[in-house]
Amino acid sequence: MDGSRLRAALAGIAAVVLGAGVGELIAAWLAPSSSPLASIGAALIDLAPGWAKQTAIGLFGTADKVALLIGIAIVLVAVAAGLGILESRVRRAGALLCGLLGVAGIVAAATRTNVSAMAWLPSAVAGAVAAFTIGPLVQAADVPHRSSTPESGPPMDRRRFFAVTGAVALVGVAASVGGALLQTGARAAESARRALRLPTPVRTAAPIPAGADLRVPGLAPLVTPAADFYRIDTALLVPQVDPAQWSLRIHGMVDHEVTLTWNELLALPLEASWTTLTCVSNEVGGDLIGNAKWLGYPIRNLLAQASPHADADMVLSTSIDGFTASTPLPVLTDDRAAILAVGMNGAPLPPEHGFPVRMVVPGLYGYVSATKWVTDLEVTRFDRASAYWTHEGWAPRGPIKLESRIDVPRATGDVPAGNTVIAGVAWQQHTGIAQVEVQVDDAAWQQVQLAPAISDDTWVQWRLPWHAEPGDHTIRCRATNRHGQLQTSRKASPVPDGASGWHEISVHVA
Ligand SMILES: Nc1nc2c(c(=O)[nH]1)N[C@H]1C(S)=C(S)[C@@H](COP(=O)(O)O)O[C@H]1N2
Ligand SMILES: [Mo]
Repeated sequence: MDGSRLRAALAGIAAVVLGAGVGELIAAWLAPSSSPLASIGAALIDLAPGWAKQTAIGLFGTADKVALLIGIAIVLVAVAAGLGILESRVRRAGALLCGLLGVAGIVAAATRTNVSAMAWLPSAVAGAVAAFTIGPLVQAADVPHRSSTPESGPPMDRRRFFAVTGAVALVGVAASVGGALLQTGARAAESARRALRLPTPVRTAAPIPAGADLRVPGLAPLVTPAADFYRIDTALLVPQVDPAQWSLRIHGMVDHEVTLTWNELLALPLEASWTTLTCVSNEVGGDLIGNAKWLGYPIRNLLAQASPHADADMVLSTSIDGFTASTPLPVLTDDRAAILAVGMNGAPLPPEHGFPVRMVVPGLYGYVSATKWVTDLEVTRFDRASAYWTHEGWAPRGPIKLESRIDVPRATGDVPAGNTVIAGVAWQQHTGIAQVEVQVDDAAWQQVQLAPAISDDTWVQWRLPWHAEPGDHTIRCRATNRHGQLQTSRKASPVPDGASGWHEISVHVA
């Protein structure tokens, strides 16, 4: 690239970085969900075909959102460079396209769920700032315009050009950073969360039986700390919900509509319970599973107040960001601990796990039950309504499949020969695990030592002493549930209703 084109590209980048930065700063102050970058990203997530979302979850796991934001930023910088070059050839063309980028941001922000009335503003300002900056900067880039006239003045010298362009870009970056700082700072949701003291439960969770946590190094701990708990959702920015503004509406096929405020919820007799959550996207051997102690109020009691019609069979729960889940009505009215949760492992829900209120339902995959930032329960029918992932080809109902996983030894790295241990977890929430067996190479299946479970709603740990002989070995495991059913060996991928098959690892014993 020759020098003048490079400078024009840099001028374009600086103008767009300035515009985007100012837009992010205004959004942070106004409403984080109106961020131009995040709204475009969120629109892309919703527009993306199901397989693309699935690949993103598979590739990046919980980091898929960061990857998307970085991707958008990279594309934006490339586009901005192009706009600079364009502006240097056809005056005002780059500026015009900067304006169009702003319009794209406005459309993306305005089509989000729960948009604030001013959601258009950050993108509008971002587009305008970039549009008005790109012309003068490109001109200063010492690039002769086709339409340049003697009146446009002497070109700046190069050192000054680089200084001015660098300063403009720096202001843009500073504005973005300022916006990010503003967002994590003193915001209503965060300060409310920090000040929150959860009520003590009227019913405590089942005690953890002695020996339930085998404490084998490398084995997933029985209770997953919130910081290590897997996170799956479609929210690019974690919704910031001020509990004072939160309310839940129960409506649809009911005799009485019920609304519940935050203070009303906290005043109810809350119960603690252990439930292991699992994602339907979890591959055999995967780690999209975690176990926590939840504090909340049984949804069954609220539904009893609303009095569902006899022909209703589903509750469509909706999150503040528009995500929906379809849960069979009977699952929410039987005696299991299906709750509106406010606490996780003794603390308020972390923002990314649904603060202030989420659903937790033992026995169902998260996509049909575990709605975070929940604000609405509509009693309806499976033949009248369908939920977010059902539109993408996933099953409308999602009971958790019987599965088991080997955590130790790790499939990577060598295992020292001699006496060691094979250990893992097994789960089928709300059914429970009766036995786990392990097979090494072609030897007979052996019963493991099964640790006592906290309850049928949680996973259970297991271990098996193993005398590791040098060489290559294949280790596989399979569970039997408390109904006497053996885990199927049939391999299925997560779509449409969860993976199945035996977990198998290859290890090298040195
Ligand atoms: N609002 C909202 N809630 C949601 C989702 C979502 O995308 N948005 N994803 C669901 C899915 S697919 C799963 S597996 C669980 C994961 O809960 P966690 O992130 O707290 O582990 O949340 C569920 N609740
Ligand atoms: Mo999930």
